[in-house]
Amino acid sequence: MSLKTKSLTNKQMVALFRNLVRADHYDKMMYRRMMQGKLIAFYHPGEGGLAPGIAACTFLRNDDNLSPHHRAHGMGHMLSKGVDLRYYLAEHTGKETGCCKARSSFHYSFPEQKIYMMSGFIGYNFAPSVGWGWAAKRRGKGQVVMNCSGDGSYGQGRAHEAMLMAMNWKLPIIFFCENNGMAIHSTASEMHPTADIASLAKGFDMPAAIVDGQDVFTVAETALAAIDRARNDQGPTFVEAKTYRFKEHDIGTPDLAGYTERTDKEHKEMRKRDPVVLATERVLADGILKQGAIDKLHEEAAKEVVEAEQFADESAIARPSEAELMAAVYAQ
Ligand SMILES: Cc1ncc(C[n+]2csc(CCOP(=O)(O)OP(=O)(O)O)c2C)c(N)n1
Ligand SMILES: [Mg+2]
Repeated sequence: MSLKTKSLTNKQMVALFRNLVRADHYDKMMYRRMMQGKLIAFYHPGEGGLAPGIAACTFLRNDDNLSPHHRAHGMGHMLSKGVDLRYYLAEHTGKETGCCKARSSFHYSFPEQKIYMMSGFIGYNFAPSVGWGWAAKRRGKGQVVMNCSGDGSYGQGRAHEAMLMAMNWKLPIIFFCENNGMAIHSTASEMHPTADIASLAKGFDMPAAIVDGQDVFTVAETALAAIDRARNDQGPTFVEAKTYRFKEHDIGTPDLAGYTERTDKEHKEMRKRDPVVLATERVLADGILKQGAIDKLHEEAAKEVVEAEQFADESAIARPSEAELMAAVYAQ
């Protein structure tokens, strides 16, 4: 079943472009800070693959559920949904002002924006999404669930169970797959029998679309259509955004595909389709923004990042007592 896409207004295009620029500045700062030894835990660089998350989340409502993809730790998704990333950075810097008081490293929650329990377990979000979707349907207020996952997580049985239940019960869930063709060192073609992950949706008769994940505007047109279906009680949609991972899986892990190092040639080819470059060309060509306005958006994004770093650096290190740590443990 194909999906009728929604066309974008100029205002929507500017909102998408601005979020893409912000996410790009954040991602580069995170890479630098990890190399400087200023972060706790891992960083999974987002460069090359930031556009899908922005397209999926810029037009969500605050009361919609979101489970962001782990790449770039979902920063693009979250800033698009209105999360103040100072608390995310403080969390990742081990500070008491962090969103979970630095108890989570990057497995955070932002309950006010309905972002819960970002987990280290790939595919964790499928079962809770069904629950959130069921609750949203019962409330009847048009809330949707944006479930963002990589190609790697669609090998999990729970992905298939969730799609089955969502379709059976017509739940307002968007299965948003960010397919960068890799899961650490395994290529998607090694792990999946079909070239398109979206073909899984056929088995459940779920409407599906495959989009160019490097083009933030094209992805947003499709994401909006999927969100619209969910809001209007028309059930789940599968969206596959074909994208790239320009850098290694996480900082410190060799940049391999299978046993083979990814070559300079491969990198050069991929980088021709940098989402920021493509979006910049488009807004200029369509007369949506002039170069001066684009430069200003970059300056604002750079300033936002500096302020977030200052906030994180100036905050107190989290040193919870044993009693405080135990108070956050739920066990029977
Ligand atoms: C259940 C589980 N198995 C394995 C891992 C280790 N792991 C972390 S990220 C990752 C790859 C995920 O690939 P994908 O979902 O395509 O996202 P990408 O990293 O490519 O953006 C794996 C296998 C994990 N975290 N959880
Ligand atoms: Mg992947």
